[in-house]
Amino acid sequence: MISLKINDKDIQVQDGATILEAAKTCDIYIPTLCYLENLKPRGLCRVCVVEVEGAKNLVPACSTPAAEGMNVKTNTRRVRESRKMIVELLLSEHNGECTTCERNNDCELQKLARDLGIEELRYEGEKTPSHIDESTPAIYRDTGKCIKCRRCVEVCQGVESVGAISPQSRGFDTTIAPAFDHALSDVTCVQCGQCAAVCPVGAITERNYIQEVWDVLDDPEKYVVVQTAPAIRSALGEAFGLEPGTPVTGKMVAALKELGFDGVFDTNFTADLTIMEEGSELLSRLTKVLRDGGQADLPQFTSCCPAWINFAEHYYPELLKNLSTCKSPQQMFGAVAKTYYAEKIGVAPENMVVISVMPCTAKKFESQREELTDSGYADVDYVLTTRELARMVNQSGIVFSLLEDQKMDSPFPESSGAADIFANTGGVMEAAVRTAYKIVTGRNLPTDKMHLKNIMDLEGIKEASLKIEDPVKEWSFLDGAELNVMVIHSLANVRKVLKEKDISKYHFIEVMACPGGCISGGGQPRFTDNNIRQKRIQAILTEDEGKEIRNSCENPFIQQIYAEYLKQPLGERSHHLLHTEYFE
Ligand code: HC0
Ligand code: SF4
Repeated sequence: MISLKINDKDIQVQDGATILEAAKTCDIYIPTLCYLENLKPRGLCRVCVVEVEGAKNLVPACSTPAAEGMNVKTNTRRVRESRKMIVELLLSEHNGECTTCERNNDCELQKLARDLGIEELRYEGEKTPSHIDESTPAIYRDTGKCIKCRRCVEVCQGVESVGAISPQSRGFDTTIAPAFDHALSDVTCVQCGQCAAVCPVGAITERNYIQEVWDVLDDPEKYVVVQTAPAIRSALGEAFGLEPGTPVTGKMVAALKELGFDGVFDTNFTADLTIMEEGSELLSRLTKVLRDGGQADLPQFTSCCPAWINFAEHYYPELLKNLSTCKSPQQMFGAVAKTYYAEKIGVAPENMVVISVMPCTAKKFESQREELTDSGYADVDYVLTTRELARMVNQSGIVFSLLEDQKMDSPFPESSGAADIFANTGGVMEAAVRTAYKIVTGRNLPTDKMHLKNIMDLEGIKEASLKIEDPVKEWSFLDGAELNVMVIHSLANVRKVLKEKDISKYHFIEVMACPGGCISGGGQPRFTDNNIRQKRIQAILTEDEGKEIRNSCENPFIQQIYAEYLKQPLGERSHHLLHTEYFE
C-alpha cells in the first residue's frame, strides 16, 4: 500500500495506482478527456494535470503513478489556468458549430469548456479540415470535429484488435483515419461502433437514418412496424435523465406508439425463436458426432453479433462453417414480420416497413446484407440506434418520464426471461443452455442453477460446463455428458482464445464484440463511468428474474408460431426464413 495526500486528505492506495485512481477513491474529481477506464492511459490531452509538491512541472494525473509521501493538489490557480488554456487551444482549432452538432449538450469538450469557465475564445487558429466519411451504413466520421484524443484508436486496437483507424500525418495535419486515407468501407472495420461510443465529441457517430424513418411514418401507403432489441431498455432511460439501470420497457413501447408506428414488437420474441433454432442446431451437431460417430463442425459459435461475423469474415474465414446458421433475432423478426405477420393482417409485404431499434451500429450493416432477404424483400429496412430513438422522442416533444407503461402488440406480445438476457455477455449462451437442457431432460434447470456460474460477469473470457443427467429416452446417448461452453466479449479476446486455447473441447462458444455485450453496444447512450455497464447488466437480470417464463421453449407465443406457421425448429420453413450461411 502507498500513503499520499491529495488536497490535504490522507489516502491509501494499492501499489501501481495512478494519482487519478487515488483521487477517485476519495471522491476528488479531476477532469479528463483522452482518458478511458480500462485502457492504458496515454496522458495525451493533459486536461487532468495536477500539482505535485517538489515537481517542477504539472503532471497528468491519469498516467502518473501515486508514490509514497506524495503531496498532490488538484485545484490550485496554476492547475485551473493550465487546464483552461489546454481546452482553449483545443477550441481554437475546433469546428465550433455546437448548436447544429449532434453532440450538443452531450459533448465532453463543451462540458469541459463550461466547467472551466471559458466564456470567450482567446485564441483563433486555423480550423481542422473537415472530411466526411459515410462509406459504411454504420459509421459517420467528420475529421473537422476530431480533437485527436485517440480514444477511438485505443478502443479499435486494444478492445477489438482491428486497428482500422490510426493517426495519419503529423502535427496540425494529423487526422485519425484509416491508413492512406482510405474510406472505412475499404478497410477491415467491423462496424462495431465502439469508436463512436467513446468519442467525446461529434467526430465519430452512427450513420443517422432518422429522416428516412420519419418519411415512412408519414407515408399513408406504408405499414410501419418497429422491433426493439433486448439491450436498449436497460439504457434508453439514461438519455432522458433517468438513473442508469432503470428498465423502461413500458415507457419505450408507449413512446413508439406515440411516434406513430403501426405495430410495436420486441426483438426479444425472436430471441426466443433464435434459441429454438440455435439450440436445436447445436443438438443436431452433437447428435451427428456423439451418437452417429459422424462429423460436424464443433464448437458451434453464436452468429447474432454482426460485428463478430464481420470479424470472422475478415480474419478467420476458416471458422465460418462453425457459425450457427441462425440469422440474428433482428433479421428473424424482419423475415417473420414480412411473411407470417403480413399474411395474418392482410398487408402486402412490399408495403410493410420494418424498423429496428438496436444498441448497435453493426446492425445497420447487417440489415443491408444481400443474404438477408428471404421474404423476397430486405428483412429489415432501417436500423436506428438507442441514441437515434431518443432524438426522435425529443423531436416529437414527448416527455418520456411521464409516459404510462404500455405493452407490446400481438401476435408477439410476450418473451421469456431467457430472451431478456441476450443483452448481456453470456446471455445467449445461458438462454440456449436453458432450452437445450429442457429438451434433453424434459426438466427445467432449477431456478438456483439457471445462472451459469460467472457467465454474465465482465471477465472477457469465461467458461462453464453443465452435466447432463437423466435425459429422456431419445437423448440417452447424452447421459453423463458434460456440455462445455465458452463466452467471449471484445474481439481482441477472440484472438487470444484462438491463439492460446484448444477450442476443440468446447461445444458452444458465444462471441459478442462489445465489452459486456449489447448493453454497451456502439449505439447506446454514451458513458465514461464503467459502473454503468454493471448497472445495465443488473437491470437486465432483474427483468429476467421477474418473469414467470424464463425458458424460450415455454413461451406460448413461440409455441403458437410453430403450430400455425413454422411447424418445427429446423423445418423447411425455418430453414428458408430463419437461417442463412456466410461463405469464405
Ligand atoms: Fe443484441 Fe441480439 S442481443 S445482437 O446483443 O442475438 O444489437 O440487444 O438485438 O439481433 O435479440 C444487439 C441486443 C440484439 C440480435 C437479440 C442477438
Ligand atoms: Fe474500429 Fe469498430 Fe470503429 Fe470500425 S467501428 S473503426 S472496427 S472501433
